[in-house]
Amino acid sequence: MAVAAPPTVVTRDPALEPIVDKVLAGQRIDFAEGMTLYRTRDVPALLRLADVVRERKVGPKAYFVHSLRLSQTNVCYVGCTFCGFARRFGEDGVWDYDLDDVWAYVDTHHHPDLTEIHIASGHHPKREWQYYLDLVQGLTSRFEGVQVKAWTAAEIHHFTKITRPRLTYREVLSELKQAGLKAMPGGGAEIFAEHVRRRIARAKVTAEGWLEVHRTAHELEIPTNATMLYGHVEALEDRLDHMDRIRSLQDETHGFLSFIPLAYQPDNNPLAAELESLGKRVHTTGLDDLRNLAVARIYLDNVPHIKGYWIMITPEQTQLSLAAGVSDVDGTIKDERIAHASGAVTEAGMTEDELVRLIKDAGRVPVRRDALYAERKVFS
Ligand code: V47
Repeated sequence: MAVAAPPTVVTRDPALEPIVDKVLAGQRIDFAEGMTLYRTRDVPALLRLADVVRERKVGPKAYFVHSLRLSQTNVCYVGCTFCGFARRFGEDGVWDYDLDDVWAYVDTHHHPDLTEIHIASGHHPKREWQYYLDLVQGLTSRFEGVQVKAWTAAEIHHFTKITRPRLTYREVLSELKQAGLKAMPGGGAEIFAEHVRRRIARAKVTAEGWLEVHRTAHELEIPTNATMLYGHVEALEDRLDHMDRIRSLQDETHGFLSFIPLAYQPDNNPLAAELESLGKRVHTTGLDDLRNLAVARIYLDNVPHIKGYWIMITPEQTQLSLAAGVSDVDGTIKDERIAHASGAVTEAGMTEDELVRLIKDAGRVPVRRDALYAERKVFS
């Protein structure tokens, strides 16, 4: 029987050659090598290398989930400059759902295959802690088979501030888990580097706080994701530093399921206005999106999935990203509001048929999964 030849990656960049050898030998690359990946002009070789790594890790499968986005409120006083979603009380476009509004919202968007409710919202200054527990418990009991994947680490941090006496991260997460929480989304990470975070998310949970929330979640066996907001005022070193901190935590806990780069949406937010005044308000380019995903796939050698988030980089670009290290395209989503508040040009949701076609046409096998990556249906 013929033995399949090992994959090759041919590069015209001499700086890339030793890294290719190392990665193909299954070895971890260091920070300087990660920067070489970011800086290489041989982007086709970089993408091919990421594709080989992806193939070794997950084979031909590409995953998606029937997910509903829920933001129970957009009331928020944190003032992140990249955000077009937050509103103050009394402003146009503000919403603030009571529990009955939440049930009605999910009823409206319910679908027989709905698997995941993904919740991210504002830091509401007045809602009481019990409301959040009732929300998770109510969704879990009312919508059978639906897994609640809720609140970013930034919101978990906020919850510790509204409780009296003040609960710890562990106590907040334990109570949410008891109420039915199954997983946590990766939002609120932005960029960890202090000089950037101070500029775009000054009053938000610190980088150390974000990582500590996720460490605690993992210790409590709550799997989580991690995101990175890129394409604004950060440098490439800041992106790699961000991934490096996630890789280190994952070495300790193994609790991250996926990493999701979030392409900055430059409309209707204060950062966009600031960049506009400097003549620098730009959307990420297709090349940067793919390069960034490929670097993530290679550098984050201990994270199972890299997600191409079609809401922010378009379905077309997401399809291409399946050849650049991506193994997950998120899902149906239905009613995305955070990116769209900042000008995302995509639809607010996609159908299963559309996602299956997108994946199949890229030569991959679509797999419908649940929030924890258990396979529900393979479209072979
Ligand atoms: O926390 C806000 C970011 C996040 C903008 O875990 C922006 O599976 C770009 O976390 N441009 C919410 N990004 C989205 C999120 C997410 C998305 C997909 C999958 C998962 C997951 C999580 O969006 C926020 C913030 O980091 N964000 N404003 C903007 N203008």
